[in-house]
Amino acid sequence: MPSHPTPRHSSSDPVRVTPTPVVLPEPWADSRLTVVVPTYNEAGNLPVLVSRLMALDLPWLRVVIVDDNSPDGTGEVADKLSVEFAGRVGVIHRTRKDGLGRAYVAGMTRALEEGAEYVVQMDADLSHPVGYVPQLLGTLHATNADVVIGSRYVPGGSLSEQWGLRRRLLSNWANTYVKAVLSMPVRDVTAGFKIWRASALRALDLPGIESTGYAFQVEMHYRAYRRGRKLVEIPIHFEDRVVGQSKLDGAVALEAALRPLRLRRAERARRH
Ligand SMILES: Nc1nc2c(ncn2[C@@H]2O[C@H](COP(=O)(O)OP(=O)(O)O)[C@@H](O)[C@H]2O)c(=O)[nH]1
Ligand SMILES: [Mg+2]
Repeated sequence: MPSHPTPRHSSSDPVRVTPTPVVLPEPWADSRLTVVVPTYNEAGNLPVLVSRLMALDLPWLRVVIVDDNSPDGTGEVADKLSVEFAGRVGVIHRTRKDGLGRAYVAGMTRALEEGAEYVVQMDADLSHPVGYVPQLLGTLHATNADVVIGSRYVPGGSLSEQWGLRRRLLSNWANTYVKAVLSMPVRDVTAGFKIWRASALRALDLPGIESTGYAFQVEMHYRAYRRGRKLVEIPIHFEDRVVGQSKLDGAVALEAALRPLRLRRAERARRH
């Protein structure tokens, strides 16, 4: 009788696909890479994320955490991590919740000031599997892209089974809507897991970014595309967040709905 492997998950467990990190050839593995992580109430997730990042075979990888005075104490957790991984983990403390977009602008600006050649954006909630980071970096080098996007909507990409119908429809609708308004050749326009070449980030004029919330992701893709930058997508499996709640609220959704129209208008005005 052939023996059957024991299933690793019971049907009630969420299936987690954490890819084994690819091993990069040496000059690529030695890239000066900074991962920027915005946090608001992520105390349960942040230590797991940071220790997984530190375990990657990327000796120059640094982390910049941008915390908005989270009531659950994420800021103190971040400070402890910056002591534990001294020289590799830095923290920016902001006084109040001021949106994902502004947090990223602050973190990316710090990363560039500190000499990063490549900047990764990712959520703290473990929805973006750390195992893809070397693959994003390798793809950037191999394709000479300016930004490589971890995409849920290219062949091979997928979404956590845990995502309910409402979130799937919202994400799908947002993607279709943004693409209709801005006609960008990007499949996952709202993606938040990606790597940028520092020179491309500098050329995007970070202080001029207008989006405060999630529309930030769309604005960044659009700016890169309009400036003739090379965007590449690779498939990822997107996990559901492990602990805590999503910060997607009505105000953020409204900005995400209106911002593409404003971006299009501004771009047309720039051209005339
Ligand atoms: N610093 C900061 N981080 C934020 C803010 N809003 C969301 N985040 C973080 O941005 C990431 C994405 O937010 P999340 O709630 O996971 O969004 P979702 O993945 O769309 O549900 C997470 O790491 C959040 O903690 C904010 O206003 N300030
Ligand atoms: Mg998330």
